[in-house]
Amino acid sequence: MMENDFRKMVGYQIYPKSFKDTNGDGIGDLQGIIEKLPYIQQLGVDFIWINPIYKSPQVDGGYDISDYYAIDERFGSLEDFKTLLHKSHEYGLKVIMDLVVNHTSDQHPWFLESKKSKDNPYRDFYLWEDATAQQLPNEWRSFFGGSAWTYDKETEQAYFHAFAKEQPDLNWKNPKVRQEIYKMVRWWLELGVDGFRLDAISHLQKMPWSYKIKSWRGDGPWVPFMNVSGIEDYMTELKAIFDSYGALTVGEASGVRSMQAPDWTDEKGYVNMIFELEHNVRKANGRGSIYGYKKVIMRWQNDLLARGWNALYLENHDQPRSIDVFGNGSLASAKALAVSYMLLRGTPFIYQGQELGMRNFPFTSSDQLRSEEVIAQYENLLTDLSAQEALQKVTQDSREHARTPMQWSDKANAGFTTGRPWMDIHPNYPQVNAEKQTELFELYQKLIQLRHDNQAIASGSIYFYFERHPQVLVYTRDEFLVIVNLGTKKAHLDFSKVEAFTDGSVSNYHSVLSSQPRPFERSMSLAPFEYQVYKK
Ligand code: TEU
Ligand code: CA
Repeated sequence: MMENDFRKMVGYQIYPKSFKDTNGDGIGDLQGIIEKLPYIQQLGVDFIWINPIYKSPQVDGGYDISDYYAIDERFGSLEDFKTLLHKSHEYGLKVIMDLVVNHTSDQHPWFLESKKSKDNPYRDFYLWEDATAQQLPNEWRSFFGGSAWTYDKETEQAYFHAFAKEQPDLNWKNPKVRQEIYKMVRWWLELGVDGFRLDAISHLQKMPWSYKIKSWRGDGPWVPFMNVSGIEDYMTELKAIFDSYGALTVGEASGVRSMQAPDWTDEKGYVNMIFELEHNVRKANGRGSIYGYKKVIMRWQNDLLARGWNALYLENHDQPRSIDVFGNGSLASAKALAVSYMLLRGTPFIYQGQELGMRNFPFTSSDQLRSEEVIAQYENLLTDLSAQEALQKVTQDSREHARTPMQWSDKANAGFTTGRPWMDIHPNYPQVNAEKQTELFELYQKLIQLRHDNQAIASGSIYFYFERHPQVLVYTRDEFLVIVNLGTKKAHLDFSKVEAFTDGSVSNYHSVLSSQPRPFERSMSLAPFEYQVYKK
């Protein structure tokens, strides 16, 4: 295994279903990732994170695993995976897998056994409680809507699921479950995998079923299964395994607050870094707030400055495209966003297509929807709304936007497949594709290079200025100064009153990256989406 210098690295996230299809079935596959390794290497990243590729009924994009030791046939075979691992390492790229251990598929043999009877040896692998069809164990809700319980009339009990009913939660209190999971984790690490992205990891522990939900707003409904005390023991056991292999680990840890994040991610912490989910808060129309984004980022950066480490990202497979959420759809806005987060303190992740400025998909028909929970939501809305209104409502702020196929070229099907793509391709692919859209790609290359070449950017200190400015993000990374106007309007900054900028050393600032290079001035007017990176 290669050395785990996670503080210097940049990651690239691959949603395999939509990356590259090589056998014409319209579904991206492992051979497709292998084919595109040179592209990924050209970007300059250090590792790839691949969304789940395990055997799965694919009710939730592979986050419903029915065999932890097998690759889903849609993606290829274990041999293909070994080749991918080997070739990636030859390209100097580490590979981290998604580790989904909060739940399994309802088709996993453990659950099929568990369901058989109350005294089945696997019954306690999951969370079963006495219930009737009318009276479920409590009022808790699932993330995907509806009760977190599904009643089983055969055994007159209900099982708990934080996500879809096809994703029963494992009972982490059961040491046998933990041993099975740890065995599997070791198996993949032995195979040569470099680490994991830990899915929904903050949900492992649940409060007593008698807990009454205090608020149905915000994160209120998830309080009884988000970072609940007792989780420390499971995480400590997992950490021991990760450490013994020097694994690269990033936790998806919703509900872990920025003040708690240092304990999760410092030297004694469970994982190298965690994804915060707070900056994603959006209005119902899918728009994010620039100032909201800025405030969340500044808080996480400050709270993890002394101890701990951030995972930085704008997009992933669960979020709409950042160019439409925080930007105005323009390339200029995508570039400003790239600069705003790639030079922060932490390990940046780039989500496939983000480097091309891929946009949200203009849905016109419900036939274009693929996620089961989105389709269910749509069907529910049809009782009150017209088809068009319901479609508009479910797609205006949906993770579906992130999942359309990669746009490789202006050829048929954007060069993604020779068959019929499993999900429609964005109609803008003749303009927005890897062959034509090189400007943003090249900016990402430069930003990655800056991190690799400068310790100050990789792991130096960070200090924010103009904290209350509604649209301009300003920070120093030791000898670097980063200024980004994320707004559609001009902005003015007056550094002359800021103490750190009053001495003569500012005259040493020279431009290292810019949308329109010019010398640093204490009084600066910024064009919309202008960015300036200076170095002393
Ligand atoms: O997402 C989990 C996830 O986003 C929740 O843990 C989060 O706490 C909640 O939505 C916050 O409001 C992961 C995967 O990224 C997603 O694709 C899967 O559907 C999900 O887990 C289930 O495995
Ligand atoms: Ca395929």
